[in-house]
Formats: sequence, structure tokens, C-alpha cells
Amino acid sequence: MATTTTTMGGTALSKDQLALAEVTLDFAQEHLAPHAVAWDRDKHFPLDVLRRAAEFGLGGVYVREEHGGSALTRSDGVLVFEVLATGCPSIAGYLSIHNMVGWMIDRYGDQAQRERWLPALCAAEKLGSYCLTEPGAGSDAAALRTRAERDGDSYVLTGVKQFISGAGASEVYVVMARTGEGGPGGISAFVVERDDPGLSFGPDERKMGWNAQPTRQVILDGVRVSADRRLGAEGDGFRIAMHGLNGGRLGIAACSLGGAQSALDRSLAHLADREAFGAPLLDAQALQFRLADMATELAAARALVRQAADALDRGGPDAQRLCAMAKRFATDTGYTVADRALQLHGGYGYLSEYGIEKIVRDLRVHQILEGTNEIMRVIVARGLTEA
Ligand code: FAD
Ligand code: 2MC
Repeated sequence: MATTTTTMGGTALSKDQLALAEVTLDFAQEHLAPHAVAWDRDKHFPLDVLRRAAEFGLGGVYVREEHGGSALTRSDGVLVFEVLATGCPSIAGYLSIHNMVGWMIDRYGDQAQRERWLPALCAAEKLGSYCLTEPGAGSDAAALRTRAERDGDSYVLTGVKQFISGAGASEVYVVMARTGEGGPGGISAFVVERDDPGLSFGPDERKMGWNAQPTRQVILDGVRVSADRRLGAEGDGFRIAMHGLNGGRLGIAACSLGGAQSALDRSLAHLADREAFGAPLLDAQALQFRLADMATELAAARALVRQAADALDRGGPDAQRLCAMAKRFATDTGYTVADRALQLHGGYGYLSEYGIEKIVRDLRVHQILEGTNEIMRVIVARGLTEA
């Protein structure tokens, strides 16, 4: 890693990271921010923009270069996703999931599997979805019931996956399914393709936020896949899923930072511009203190996200717990900061065209998905009580 040359958002960045942040910011400002409100209103998933993002290396952020990836670290990644989310948290959030899928195939796939799926995923010619949750198994993911029955050289998958981001638009689905006994040890991971016979999708869910991407059920009705679609060994699927989520949770945490930072920046501009009682609202110390607290809390959350990313890069024993801490803290902080920004905008914050209420709606789900913030506390508490 190059030596530290500057800081951004209160944390030290190398020259390379600064360049990465600048390029990503240009992309977010040109291709995401101007359209974010309309995409949310129209429920439009901008595939062309995702492909454009891939031209900037954002389709395979953590994938090794030989398969078309950018081979960035998690410390780089949280920077990328924070900056992207200043343009649109919903698209940044989807891209984080797509990159979780690419990382899982690169990390746990064999060479043939990498060659088969990664180049197209890195170019965003094909999109990826991650399928763990089921109607009857969300937080208790190890209770999942989708079955993958071995039949000669194939597996036959049957079950329903719930709330799947990108479903229908994605071509590549990493599906966790049961091949053995109950509990986490009986689960394996498979790659299912959109065209596989027996795969279908539920209707697009109507939801509070994350409207610039689809959320649908993935229905597996006797989907037959050859054994070479299994990632890793039989019984390794739950651990693969959880390792994917460690990085994924940091991506979502970073998206909360970016969305909230954008809301804070807009509040500053709004208060400087808006006059009441004969002076700009920004002159009111009560409001300055509010902004100061928002900036302080975001800086604290950012520091924890960066610490967790560094731990994941180092493979430290505390990485899993730090990722859970960072996800919990940054998504709670991000939501609170965005909600305060809405209040600072007065009635205008409540209007769609200002884009603030959209950030609040988008950031709300970050406290729920990729493991609820209660489950993050379960993980942290286990680390404390079992130490
Ligand atoms: P439940 O598990 O039923 O939880 C209900 C409540 O009980 C929550 O508040 C929870 O925190 C609490 N709770 C549960 N257990 C405990 C406990 N032990 N201690 C304390 N509190 C507890 N999943 C995917 O696999 N792939 C996706 O792409 C995906 N995308 C999503 C997109 C959206 C927009 C949404 C809303 C969800 C998505 N999810 C996805 C699913 C998401 O991960 C789950 O909703 C989440 O893990 C919670 O599961 P659940 O909804 O079944 O809630
Ligand atoms: N990192 C690495 N390994 C992990 C891990 C993690 N974060 N979490 C669990 N494991 C391993 C664990 O070490 C154990 O391995 P081994 O068998 O070698 O000892 C194995 O997985 C089983 O773990 P547990 O015994 O802890 O399993 P348990 O069933 O008690 O609970 C829990 C695990 C609650 C932490 C897990 O079910 C969980 O994270 N639930 C939340 C589900 C979730 O995050 N869903 C997100 C869906 S994706 C999404 O929302 C998107 C938007 C994409």
C-alpha cells in the first residue's frame, strides 16, 4: 500500500485510494445523482448504468485481475461504496451485492467456475444475486429448507428464496440449499442460471425504499443443475454464505455512510441558503450544533467501518465481530443522520423532488438486510460472552 498522502472524511488515504475516490465520485455525480429521484419514482433498474459502472472497474471490485476484476481490498471497497452511495444508495447497495456474488465465486469456485462466470459478472454483462433468505428462514438462516437432492451427476433444487435483490434481472444466482442434515452443516452453495428450467420469479415487491432495483422471490421448482455448479464442498455452503456476508455487511455500512454524508452536505447548503428571522438559518447555533453532531457521528461510524475493513483484509480473528459492529453502528448512524437532515430541510425535506426523503427511505432497510441490527448484536454479544 502506498504511503498516506491525504485525508478524506477524517481518515487517512493513500494516493491510490484518493484517485479511486475521485474517479468514483465523478461517476456517482455524473451517472447516478442526477437520476436517483426519477429512478426511485419510476422503479427503474438502470442496467445501462451498471454496465457503465463496470467500465470503471466496479463490476468486479474484489475479483482478481486475471478474470476481469479490479482486485481491490476491502479498505478500498468501503471507500468505493461510500462514494457511490452519495449518488444513489439503492444502486450502490445493489452493486455491493453483485460484488459479494463475484467475490464468493472467485474465493470458493474452482478455476473452471471462475472462468465460466467471472468475466461476464465483472463486465456487468451478467448480474449476480445472493439467495439465502426464505419465507420461513430470515435471521435464522441455518433453518433454510430449500433442498438440493443429489441425482447422479446432478442436483435437483426445490424451494423458495424470499426478498432477493436483483431477481429477474440477474443471470447468476448463488443459492444456498440443503444437501444434508438440519442446521448449518447440511447446507451447500450452488450457482443457478436464470435460464435453467424450473427457475421462476415472484412479482416485484412494492417497498418503502431501494426502489431503483427489483426485489422478488426466486422460485426453484425442480431445477436440475450439474454437480459442477456446486461452490466448494458439500456442507460448506453456510460458511461460504457467512464469509460473503462479512464483506457484504461492510458494503452496506459504507452505503449508509455515503447516503448520510450526501444528506448532511445538502443540509449545510440548504441552511446557508435559507433565510428566516432576518438571517440565514445557518447562523442559528442550535442548527450548527445539530450539524456538528451529525458530522461527528458519521466520522465515528466511518472510522469503525474502516477498522473492520482493515481487519477483514488482514484476516484478523476479530474481523467477523468488527464487521457486525460496523454494520450495526454505521447503518443506525446513517439512518439517524439522514432523518435529521430531513428535519433541517423543514417541509422541503418531505418533498420527493429534494431527494432527502428518498435517502431516508433507502437507508432504513440497511438496518434490516444483510443481517438485521439485532442479529449484529447477537454476533457481537456472542463474541463477548464466549471469549
Ligand atoms: P425475521 O428473521 O423474521 O426477524 C423479525 C424481527 O425479529 C427482526 O427485527 C429481527 O431482528 C428480530 N430477531 C430475529 N431473531 C432474533 C434474535 N435471535 N434476537 C433478537 N432479535 C431477533 N436476503 C437475501 O438472501 N438476498 C437478498 O438479496 C436480500 N435482499 C433484500 C432486500 C430487501 C429490500 C429486504 C427488505 C430484504 C432482503 N433480504 C435478502 C432479506 C433480509 O436479509 C431479511 O429480511 C433479514 O435477514 C431479516 O429476516 P426476516 O425478514 O425473515 O426477519
Ligand atoms: N463469518 C464467518 N463464519 C461464520 C459467520 C461469519 N460472519 N457466522 C457464522 N459463521 C460460521 C460459524 O463459525 C460456524 O462455523 P463452524 O461450523 O465451522 O463452527 C457456522 O458458520 C455456523 O454458525 P453458527 O453456529 O453461529 O450458526 P447459528 O445458526 O447459531 O447463527 C447467525 C448464525 C445468526 C449469525 C446467522 O444465521 C446469521 O448471520 N443470520 C442473519 C442472516 C443474514 O444475514 N441474512 C442476510 C441475507 S442477504 C441480504 O440481506 C442481502 C441484501 C444480500
